[in-house]
Amino acid sequence: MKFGKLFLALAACACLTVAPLASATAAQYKGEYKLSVVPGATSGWGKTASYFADLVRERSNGRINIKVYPSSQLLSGKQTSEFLMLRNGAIDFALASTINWSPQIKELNLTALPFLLAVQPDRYKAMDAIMDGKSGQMMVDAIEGKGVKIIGWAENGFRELTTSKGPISAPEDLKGLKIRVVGSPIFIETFRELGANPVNMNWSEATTGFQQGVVDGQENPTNGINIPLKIWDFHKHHSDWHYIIDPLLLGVNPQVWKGFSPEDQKLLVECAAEAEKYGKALSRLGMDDGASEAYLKSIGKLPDVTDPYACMQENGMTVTRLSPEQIAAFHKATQKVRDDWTAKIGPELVKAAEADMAAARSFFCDHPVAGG
Ligand code: X2X
Repeated sequence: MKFGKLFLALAACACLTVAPLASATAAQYKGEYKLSVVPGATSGWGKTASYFADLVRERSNGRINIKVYPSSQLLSGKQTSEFLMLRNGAIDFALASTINWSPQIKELNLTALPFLLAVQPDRYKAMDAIMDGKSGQMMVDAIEGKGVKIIGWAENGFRELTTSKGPISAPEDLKGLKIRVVGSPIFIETFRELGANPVNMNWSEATTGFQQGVVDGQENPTNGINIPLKIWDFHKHHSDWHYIIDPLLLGVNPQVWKGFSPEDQKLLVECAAEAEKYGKALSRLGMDDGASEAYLKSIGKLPDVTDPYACMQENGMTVTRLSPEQIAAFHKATQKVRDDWTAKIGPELVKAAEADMAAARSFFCDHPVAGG
């Protein structure tokens, strides 16, 4: 009895000393971390964000609870304000396109230089070479220098053209067409240079704009955005011109990042690497040598649509897959935009990207163009 009481008293003391420490540690973790995504939950991008959040929740045994907010909900629809909101802590995480952060970080316009990657012999290898190379690191450094921590990459995809008037296979075909673009200056300049009439519109308003015929066309990735959106309800013509790509970046508010234990930071980086594999495979499915399909099958996540070109045709679209010569004509017509923007972005970064892509080319020069 005596020993029992003594034990209870000691246990109570131990609780008093340990309890404040334990609650101090737990208090650093929020009940919910908000992750921003610009397009909808069923986009490739939205699915990649959910995949990441689910992996983190599972592997941390619920300790880190990330909730995905798709459809620009946290941004009141204004996609180019995402970077500033993430930096000031209104948002904890974002799976973000380089395009939406490029108004604040000029280096992120690199992958929006028109036809820079489209003329590479293997455009996906070229993108991977940038992400894994010196130029990718320079982009990450530029973002981190402005106050947001980057823990991984993913991919929205190469942006292809869809129009209600068409088909489009040469720069002349674009003359006078109203094309919806993101509110980032390089887009306006590229489409003006091609003789089109670019209209700046947030994604949150774009579908209504397509429905009402306010514009004649738009540009977005096939697997990631156009198919989930059923773009054929608005546009009957698809042109595969690969004119730019938007890689995605997984960013974290630096204060939030510092709040995680080193073990949990490691866990988050590992989950981000898996989300990158999943997101890239979704973006490239049916457009590469079959590796994306095999990977998605291996993790039990193969989507219903595995042949995007057949899907668009079955839904009544004309599908124009531009030849290397046709792409070269667009490349030539946009030389001025590349020159002007190389000066704005920084010639060292563009040179580093060219060197990264050239190094990858020397490994893959015996292979034909991926996906045509
Ligand atoms: O607005 C777009 O076109 C979108 C959804 O692709 C981006 O956020 C860059």
